[in-house]
Amino acid sequence: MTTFESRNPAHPSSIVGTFAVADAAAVDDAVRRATGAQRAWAQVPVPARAEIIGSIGDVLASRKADLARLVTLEAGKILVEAGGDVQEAVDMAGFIAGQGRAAWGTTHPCEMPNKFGFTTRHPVGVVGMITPWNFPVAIPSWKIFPALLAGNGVVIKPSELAPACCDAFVEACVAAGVPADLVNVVHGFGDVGAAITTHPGVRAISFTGSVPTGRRVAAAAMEVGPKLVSLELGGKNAAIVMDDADLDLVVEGALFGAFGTSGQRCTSTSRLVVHRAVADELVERITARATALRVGDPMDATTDVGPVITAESAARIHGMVERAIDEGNTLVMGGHAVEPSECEGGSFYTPTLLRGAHRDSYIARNEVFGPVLAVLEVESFDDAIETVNDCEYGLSSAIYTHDVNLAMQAVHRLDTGIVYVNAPTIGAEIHLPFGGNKHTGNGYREAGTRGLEQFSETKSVYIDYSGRLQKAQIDNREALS
Ligand code: UN1
Repeated sequence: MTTFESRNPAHPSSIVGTFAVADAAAVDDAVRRATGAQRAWAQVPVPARAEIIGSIGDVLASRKADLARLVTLEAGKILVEAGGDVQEAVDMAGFIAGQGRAAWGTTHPCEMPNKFGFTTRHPVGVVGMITPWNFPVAIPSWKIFPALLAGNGVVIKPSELAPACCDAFVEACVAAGVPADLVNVVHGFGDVGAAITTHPGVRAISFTGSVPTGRRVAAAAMEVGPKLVSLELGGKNAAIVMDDADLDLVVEGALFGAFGTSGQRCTSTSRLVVHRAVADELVERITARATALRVGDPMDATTDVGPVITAESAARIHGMVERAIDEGNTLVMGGHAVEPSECEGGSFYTPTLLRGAHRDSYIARNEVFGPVLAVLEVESFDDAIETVNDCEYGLSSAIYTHDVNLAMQAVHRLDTGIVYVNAPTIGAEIHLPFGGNKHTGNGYREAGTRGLEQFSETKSVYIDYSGRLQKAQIDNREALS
């Protein structure tokens, strides 16, 4: 049996857990168990499924401190943000539990007399899920809870960088009453994801990760499908700062948006699109505050910025910063890896501010997934909107202004799935749809009421109680001669 270890990114010599790599037989077995359990689960009334999901929320809440510690240990998030990760799953459980007693479709009058139409949801069967390490509790909850509410079975492969978090999450589901075999975790690397994606018993794939992997997942699923495929991919999120913005608020938002979670959220702010009139002052103020951020052990309550996930990640981030400098950006602060004394061998990157990026430079167009913020200066509101939209991603954006007209125009014109006004690009709440435009996704949204769409088939039902054959589009029209 092949195994792999998950390690603490702040202390890489410390092993969080050892996991068996699932081979083809193990994936097969997981799909078979999910298929069997799903048949019975689909017979459970939706409100009863919802009650179990509500109980998962209670179990997660009661274990919040321990789960948050595990998130910190395995994913390197500072403790307070790890708590947020778990809380997001608790919130999701409450929301989805409520959905179990909400409308399950729509009703429609029909064009013929004594006939009525409605829609209802039907489970898709077994859903395959591939999830990232950066929200190792929240993201499985966004996928698993709606999938279960809709009556499905699940096979999930979490990132090999945060397997213990997923195991702990699924353990909480089982402790709350989710039937054994309904949710199956398989561990491993890309080939395990591929085995799930191409398995004939898996009808839908829900993937969160990078654009290149997402493309491969979708292509493989279609090759053996068609299957339902929902993709949540990268972001290159920008916050616009107009010349009337409250700069105190911008500084707070930029620090949290860009350097929170060490910049490793798909919603992290990585471009600050600033009106030229306030650029000097803003850069100075962000630098003053960011220099004071404490980079260190995420378990320590005084730490602001924890590690990045791996040494490879730190090297990749550094490569992007070097390239940005080569392309004419000014390095205002940071720009190097650090190793805090208490975290031997850990991979940390200092909060980094670059200035002078032009729209075509690599740093302005590509996701960093690290604590790096590029400042782009603009002359006007139109210039700002065009700059933000001139990018292949479309997840999250923000505008800081007091001008309500500009704020609303930005809401309409920014080509992203999420827009914030006077708030950073991170921090979405689970009862609103989450997802993005352009290469960020393929049209689905997670969370909110739309979160159920990727996990259910819509069934349109017509009831004819006239007792005779009625021909729509024909009987109620004049005969053609
Ligand atoms: C992610 O980074 O993949 O909006 C999810 C946010 C969080 C979710 C981020 N609620 O920042």
